[in-house]
Amino acid sequence: MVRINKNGEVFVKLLYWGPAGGGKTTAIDTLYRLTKEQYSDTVEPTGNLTKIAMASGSTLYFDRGIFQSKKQSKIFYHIYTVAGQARFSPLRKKIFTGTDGIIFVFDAQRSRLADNIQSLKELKNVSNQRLISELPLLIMVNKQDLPNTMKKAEVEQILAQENLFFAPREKLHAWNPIVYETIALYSNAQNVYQIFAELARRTALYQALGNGKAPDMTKKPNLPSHVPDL
Ligand SMILES: Nc1nc2c(ncn2[C@@H]2O[C@H](COP(=O)(O)OP(=O)(O)O)[C@@H](O)[C@H]2O)c(=O)[nH]1
Ligand SMILES: [Mg+2]
Repeated sequence: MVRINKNGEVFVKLLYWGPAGGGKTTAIDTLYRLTKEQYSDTVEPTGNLTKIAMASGSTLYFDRGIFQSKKQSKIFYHIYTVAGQARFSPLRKKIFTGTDGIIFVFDAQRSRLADNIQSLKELKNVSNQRLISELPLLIMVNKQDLPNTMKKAEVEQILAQENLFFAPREKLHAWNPIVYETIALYSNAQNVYQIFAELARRTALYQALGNGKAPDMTKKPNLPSHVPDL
């Protein structure tokens, strides 16, 4: 849940989740570099990225970066990734605690389909079925620079099978996960910043309009005088 300290500083926790090797660490690395070098009017990183890695370079424990809003200097985003290997499941559960919004990093290589689905099922389980209804969810279908990758429409079908994609008549339809085809590598990054910005926006709306839940968009929302912005 969003935390506010006695100085009025707001802390939002966002989590990158997905199977090992899908590109979570790469995505926050790229986000860090993009916000430092290019998107200077929205958020900027404070301090360095904390990366705790094995000798192989894959994540041991987690990575964490802290980003501060430039328009509202009291808003901080704590961004975490998890270690994707199956054996780290208890650790992922711990890191998940207190999360306000999730980016699921789907590895678009077809050989990784079963791992993606297993990781998505674990996330549903860890979140106690609160995805979308209480925790905004967005999807990266990553590694689009490689040949013959999975695309948005196929991933939307998988989400529908997992009850994470709603038909127009359903209440949560407005909060369906946006599925982004992405490249996390800095050299030809695609959608990495946009997806973070959209998750920050949705998280703010869940807080400001929905009191921590998905706002009901079938009713005219009662707009508060002040909606937090990036
Ligand atoms: N071709 C390609 N490789 C990527 C992309 N994103 C990440 N990788 C590579 O995939 C491997 C695993 O990435 P990493 O970020 O460590 O995955 P994590 O386990 O999800 O944190 C690394 O070798 C990355 O360079 C991408 O968009 N395209
Ligand atoms: Mg990693």
